[in-house]
Amino acid sequence: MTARLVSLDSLPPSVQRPVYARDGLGCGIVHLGLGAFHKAHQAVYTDDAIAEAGGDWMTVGVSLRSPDVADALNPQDGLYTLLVRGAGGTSARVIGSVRRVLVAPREPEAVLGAIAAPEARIVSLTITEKGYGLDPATGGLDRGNPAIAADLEGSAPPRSAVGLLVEAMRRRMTAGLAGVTVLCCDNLPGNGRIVRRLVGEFAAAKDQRLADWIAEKVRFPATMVDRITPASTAETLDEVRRLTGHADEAAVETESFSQWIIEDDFVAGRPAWEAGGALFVRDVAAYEKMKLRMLNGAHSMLAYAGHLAGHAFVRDVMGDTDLALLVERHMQDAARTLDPVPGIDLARYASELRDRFTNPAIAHRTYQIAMDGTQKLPQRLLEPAASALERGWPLDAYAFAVAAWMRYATGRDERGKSYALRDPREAEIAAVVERSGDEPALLADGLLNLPGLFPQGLRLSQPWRDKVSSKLACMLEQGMRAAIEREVSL
Ligand code: CS2
Repeated sequence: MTARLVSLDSLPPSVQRPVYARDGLGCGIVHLGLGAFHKAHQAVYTDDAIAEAGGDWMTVGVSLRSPDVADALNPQDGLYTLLVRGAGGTSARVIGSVRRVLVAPREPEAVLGAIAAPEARIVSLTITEKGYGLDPATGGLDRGNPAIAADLEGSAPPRSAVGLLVEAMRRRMTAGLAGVTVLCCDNLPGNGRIVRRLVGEFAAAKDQRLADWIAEKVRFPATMVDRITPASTAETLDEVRRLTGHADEAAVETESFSQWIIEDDFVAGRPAWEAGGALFVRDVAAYEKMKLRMLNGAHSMLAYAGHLAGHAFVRDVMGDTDLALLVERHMQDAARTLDPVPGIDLARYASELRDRFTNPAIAHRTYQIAMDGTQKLPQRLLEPAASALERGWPLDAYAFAVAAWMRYATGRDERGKSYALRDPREAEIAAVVERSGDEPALLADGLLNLPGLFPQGLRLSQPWRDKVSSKLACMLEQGMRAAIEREVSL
């Protein structure tokens, strides 16, 4: 039997590993949502930062739901292997910046204690778009969100991320401790501003003095994060075993590209993340918009259209000449809606994205990207569509992507096989699908009218509605392949 990864001893020399003594270092970071993306991204920058500049910047991770990550990582002393799959082959690296992982539902007091500990200086988050309790219609707190509603009620320990943060801040205030920096690393536009508002509204609903304390002592810099990280599979674990000689239940795989752009606004210091290549800027908005509209927008489009056209992986979509053309069109149209991005040539950015999507070593599932559509569409597709509409620019790329989402939302593929939508609004969507009885215009109307999802400009535009509904009709009546061909011939 292969021995489990429990220490850095006996790793083959080809495996890069932490070059610093982990034991004495304090935990300056608490990370909420310690999943594959954090392990392939921020944790690597922190590993580089500690290696280069030292500091008490180890991370205590928190899982907000499942114990799986904790149960895999804690017996390994927080160590895990990162497989980096680049053009030149695959390499393995052991990351040492995670100290341990707590499971919020199992040990909420330990989580609150970690955030309220004097040594905590940064609380970072990757909890996915739906984890915040954001009401897209107002940009504020969704008080109807079950976890938020329960936490505002306040009878038990908080279970939402925002509830945990606010309660931990209350404890810091009461103990006379300093504030922290809250660092949102999710794909939301103006992510720092969003979290500041949600935390502020939640705190004000509890105690205005606490809200004032947070406003004064806590910072919320925005960030743009980027690294394509497919879910780990049995194949990931097998390859790790081959390359390191160890069994590692916590291993993750990723591409070689990595980008992190951060507003340099930290209240109590930060790791030297530039050691790993992070870029510190005054304003990340332009970078964020570029990434959300070009990378993530194209991703969502190709996930819905690709899944229905029978492509399980992004790389297969890129091997489909027609779909690859639509990816190209999407990126070009999205680029047109952007202001200049400092230091970036958008045509070159698009061509790098194509290479990354095509990477044959990365098995990124279209089904993985397709989840949580209602949480992703606004910033990826609907905002650029609304801005194209205002300027009189072509709408086809967005209308096609949105129609593909609607087709996907029916929950069954072209062979009649059903799949789970995996969207927090799936009950509402299912009701619309049911009512529409497969009538494309009814389905399009029902989904366009979902409360708070589509911006008003789009909802009120007849040309937009007509385009979406005719593309959807083609997908439903003639199939995704015919719809793709029709689109390419436009
Ligand atoms: C993807 C992203 O799953 C998705 O929705 O579009 O996770 C994407 O892979 C990352 O943002 C890349 O940085």
